Amino acid sequence: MNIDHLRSEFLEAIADAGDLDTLDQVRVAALGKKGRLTEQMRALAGMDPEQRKAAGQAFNALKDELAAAIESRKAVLAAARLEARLREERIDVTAPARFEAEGRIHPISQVIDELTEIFGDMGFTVAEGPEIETDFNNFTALNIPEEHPARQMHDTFYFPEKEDGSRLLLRTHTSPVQIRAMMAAPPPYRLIVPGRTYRYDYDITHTPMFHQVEGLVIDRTTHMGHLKGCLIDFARAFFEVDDLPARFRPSYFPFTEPSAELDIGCSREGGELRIGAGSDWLEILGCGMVHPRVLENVGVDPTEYQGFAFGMGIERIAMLKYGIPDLRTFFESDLRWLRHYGFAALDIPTLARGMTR
Ligand code: 2NM
Repeated sequence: MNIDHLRSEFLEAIADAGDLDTLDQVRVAALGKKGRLTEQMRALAGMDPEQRKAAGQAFNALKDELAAAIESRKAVLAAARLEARLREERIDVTAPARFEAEGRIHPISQVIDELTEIFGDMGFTVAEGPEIETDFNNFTALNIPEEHPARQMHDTFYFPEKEDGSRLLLRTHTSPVQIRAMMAAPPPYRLIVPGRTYRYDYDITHTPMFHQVEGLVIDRTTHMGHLKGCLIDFARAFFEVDDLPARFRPSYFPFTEPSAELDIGCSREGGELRIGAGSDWLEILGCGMVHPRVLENVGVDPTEYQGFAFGMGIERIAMLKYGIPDLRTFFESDLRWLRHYGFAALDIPTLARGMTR
């Protein structure tokens, strides 16, 4: 094998290698364990000493030359590869920001967050519970008698009867969560329960699934004054009107005594509802002092503990606060509606936000 021939063949292959992988293949073919040059050098073993010395020097020189040629070609190819990458991945920092599709917070979620914050500031925690409930938790414990209309088929979604004659149901209010909370731990309690509730009802002001938030405060000396102060403060914080007029009207619930409804001041001039002004009243929630029989039913001694509870419809107060006219639209999942009535996910002013909207 002619050494000059080997030399020109490999120098050419090195110069021709267009990328680092090809170059490495050339290196292996020449200088690798089974490379051509390595093979030739191994063949020196069979030569006589004089010849071997001269040929050995020549092969060693060629080996060094090829290694050096590979190294310098490698540097060129690596630099070219870096150049290409920099060109390809260049970022034009002066380009305008791209519009990113952004999700919206549904008004129901927004209002639950607002309620959580307002009551959270007053020391309430949030409790949750199952939507499928027992008759005891949903009705019996709450002092709702067997013949009460709310128990009848047309108001409640029941599951098929079990073998023992009992039947589960979809909770008709979130009160069973308060019942669970009271049975799970001793007083005091100060909690709110937002969540889904179900009633067999469908017209312009009712959907079979809707949301409620209920609250419960039980301690040794909690009284009607606390109920009034707490709920008036809530209404003023929620509707963002500091001097919002409020009145309590007597009412009836089986689970509270006395019971009341809270009205807030409003005007309805020209068919437009304005909260906080005018001479009209608008009902926003029901409330009362928890009935001693309810406390007894959950094992809380009503001679030691007392307190209040309240409940309201989340869709209703969301409609009032945000001027949403039609209840059914809440659950139609119409993206145009959500873009209009929904809320920004991150209410943080940023430079990018200022530039993109
Ligand atoms: C309301 C009105 C008044 C209420 C009572 C209870 C419980 F479990 F403590 F007895 N939870 N929620 C209650 C009281 C709910 O909704 C209009």
